[in-house]
Amino acid sequence: MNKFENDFIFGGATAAFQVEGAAKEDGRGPCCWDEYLDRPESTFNGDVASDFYHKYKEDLELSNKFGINGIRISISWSRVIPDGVGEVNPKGIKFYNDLIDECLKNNVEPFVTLHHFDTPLSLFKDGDWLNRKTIDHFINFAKVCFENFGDRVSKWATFNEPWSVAQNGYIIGNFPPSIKYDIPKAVQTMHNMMVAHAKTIELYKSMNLKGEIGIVHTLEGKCPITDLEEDKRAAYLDDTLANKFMLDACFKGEYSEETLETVNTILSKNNGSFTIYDGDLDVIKSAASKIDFLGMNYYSSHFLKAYEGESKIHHNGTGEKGTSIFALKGIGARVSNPEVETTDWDWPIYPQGLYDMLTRIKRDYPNYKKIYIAENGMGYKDDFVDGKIDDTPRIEYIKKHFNYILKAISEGVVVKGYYVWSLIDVLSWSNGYNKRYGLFYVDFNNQNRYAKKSAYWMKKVAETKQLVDPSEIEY
Ligand code: BGP
Repeated sequence: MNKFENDFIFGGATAAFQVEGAAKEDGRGPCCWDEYLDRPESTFNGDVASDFYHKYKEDLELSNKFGINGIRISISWSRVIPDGVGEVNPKGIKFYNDLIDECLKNNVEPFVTLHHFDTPLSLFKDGDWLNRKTIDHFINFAKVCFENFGDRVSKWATFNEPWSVAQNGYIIGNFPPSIKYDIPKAVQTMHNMMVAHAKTIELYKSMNLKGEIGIVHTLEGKCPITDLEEDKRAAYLDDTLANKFMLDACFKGEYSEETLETVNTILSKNNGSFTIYDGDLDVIKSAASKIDFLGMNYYSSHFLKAYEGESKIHHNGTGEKGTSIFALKGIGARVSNPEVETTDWDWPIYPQGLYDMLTRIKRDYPNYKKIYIAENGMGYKDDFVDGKIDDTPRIEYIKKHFNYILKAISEGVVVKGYYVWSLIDVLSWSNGYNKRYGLFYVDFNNQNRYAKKSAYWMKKVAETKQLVDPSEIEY
């Protein structure tokens, strides 16, 4: 198959904190990221970001003009409920009502995520997802959103990437609360988020709204660097923790015996454990039969080698190629594969990993109903030359991934849409503003937007439903 179906969504993705700005406007309360980026060593913050709060009409018009018919947005919890638990902010509700209406007016269907990393600050300080009360507060927030926007939004995601919340916050330490190597806390966070996810699915289904609801997971391929048994084991361990644990919860409605045993082995090597509370597994089981879709974020795969030492990580947040280090006690080390190129931020470019993941979902989780590629894209230091941005490497990246999506579709995997990360250039959580992903360039000095070559390419793909050659694009 070399063509997309007519109903395939060609979308662009954003997230509230990364694009909105207006951090202190119209009653928005602080979230954990405001405080985190306010610390002295941080060189950037999200106060203005891409100014989407004021410029969303322009961005949606651009989307429409370039054939983009879907947008991922997320709702800032602290804009809607400023302290996370109390009064609803009418100006927050109005903003999202206006934004959703504007999406529909431009034929850009909104795909709305309830939590994209930005827990309200007061709840974050109380322990974030390690505090079980956060689950109840989140359900309350979800209810407010479903009641106010559920008549027009037909695609909801409970969470964006619980794995990133857990891994980056408690293992890498480049997300708040900036803790390193605490795998037990990471696992407890994931489990508690799985309970919150399941309860939100139950709530949504009980409200008889017309849309669909799912979750967005980042799924990273884990490949052994050699055929040695110990390297295969390292890949298996990393995969179980990062991918299988939560896929099992969302689509099997349980942690399989094997998954649990593996996670517990990793935890015991890290002197810890995690707790499953009464009733958790019942709600997880029940929600797994109701989930409507899997949102899959795929950027990269990792190559694993056995490793027996202490945990050791260096995050490359500057784009200085070759500076990453990643080795975890009880799991393995991520190493570079000389045959696979990487981005400047050391992310291996491995499109086949996307195909492998798609076919795995069909094989291992046959009750999945459909998949949206909810994020895929390439961080790149775009050159802005006379108002033009030739980002051919990004187009090549996207095209290769599209090819593998088409291959998976031809083999029966149900993929209904693709949201490029990102629609416009945005703040990158732990890298700042020079790691660009957008189809539309944002000049952060004046907030002007410019269509990159990739936007023109995407337009052609959306029109023809075919993967045109970038050299055919007049730019
Ligand atoms: C995903 C997040 C996005 C986005 C993207 C790119 O994990 O869901 O919000 O930021 O990754 O990552 P980064 O900005 O770190 O390069």
